Amino acid sequence: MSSKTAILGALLACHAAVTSAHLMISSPAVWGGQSDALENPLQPGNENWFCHGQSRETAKGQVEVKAGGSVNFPVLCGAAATNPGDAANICGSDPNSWHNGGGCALSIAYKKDGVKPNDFVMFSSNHDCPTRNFGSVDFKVPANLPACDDCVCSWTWIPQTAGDEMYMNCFNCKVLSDTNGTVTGGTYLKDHYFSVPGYESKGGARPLYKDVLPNGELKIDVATSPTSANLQSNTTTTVATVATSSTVPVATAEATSTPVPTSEIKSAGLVSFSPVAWGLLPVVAISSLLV
Ligand SMILES: *[C@@H]1O[C@H](CO)[C@@H](O)[C@H](O)[C@H]1NC(C)=O
Ligand SMILES: *[C@@H]1O[C@H](CO)[C@@H](O)[C@H](O)[C@H]1NC(C)=O
Ligand SMILES: [Cu+2]
Repeated sequence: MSSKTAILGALLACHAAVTSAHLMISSPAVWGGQSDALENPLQPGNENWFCHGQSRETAKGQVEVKAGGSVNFPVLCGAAATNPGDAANICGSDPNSWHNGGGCALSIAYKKDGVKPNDFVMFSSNHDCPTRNFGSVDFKVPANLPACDDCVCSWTWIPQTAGDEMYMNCFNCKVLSDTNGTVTGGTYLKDHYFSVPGYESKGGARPLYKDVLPNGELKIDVATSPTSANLQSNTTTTVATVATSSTVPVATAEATSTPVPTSEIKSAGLVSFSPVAWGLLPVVAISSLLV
């Protein structure tokens, strides 16, 4: 047996014991579109690591995520990528691709561009995902998930039976919510990558979500934006202390003792007035509300 044959044999034996195909989510809003190329597990170091090596430009539209509601995704084999309605038939010929289920999760990064592995906070987990019939899976959404016009979400799956592998597809998402604010805590995806060098997975040798996360919506901590009424009463007193500053961005904080008009407060996002001494110049710190 040549060494090449030996390697091939080992690969086949390993793979045959597991599956001959894998799974993905199907939606035009997924980075990479409805393409069967998205079914492969993450392979750190390869081009498919992180959001499957895809970019937002390859996606069409957005998935609407309703806070307090739920979002559905067909989780199916690559061969059914463009035909999710027929996934039961198409993927049924390859039942091993299901990997005996496992668990899936959805995460969100509150930014549109330059998203990084550490940006994702998990907001929903489903312990019975994928389903045996390769159908749609329901993900519950926390009621306090902050609104976002243009965010990046991801679906991840750690299979019950497989090699050391996990799956990740990213998609464009929009959150419809009564909550405006910033996520300050929760369950971060960076702690739930599996078999990705540089990321320690918590929860044992195969950290299935059912063993480490509740089923359904996940708790997230949110710093809600101050209402304009609060800002108004605060700015009346604090703006006066920076009245002489010349470094203040004029558009967002006029050096004046009158309250900042509500419209300007909104456009400035979360405005915190801190009379920090920097030399003799007081400065106004402005942190942007939503990215
Ligand atoms: C959230 O922000 C949007 C846009 O700035 C605004 O229209 C809406 O009233 C805000 N909602 C709440 C509950 O503050
Ligand atoms: C702003 O006003 C609110 C409500 O009056 C108050 O709770 C809060 O402490 C104030 N913040 C600052 C920085 O003064
Ligand atoms: Cu697989």
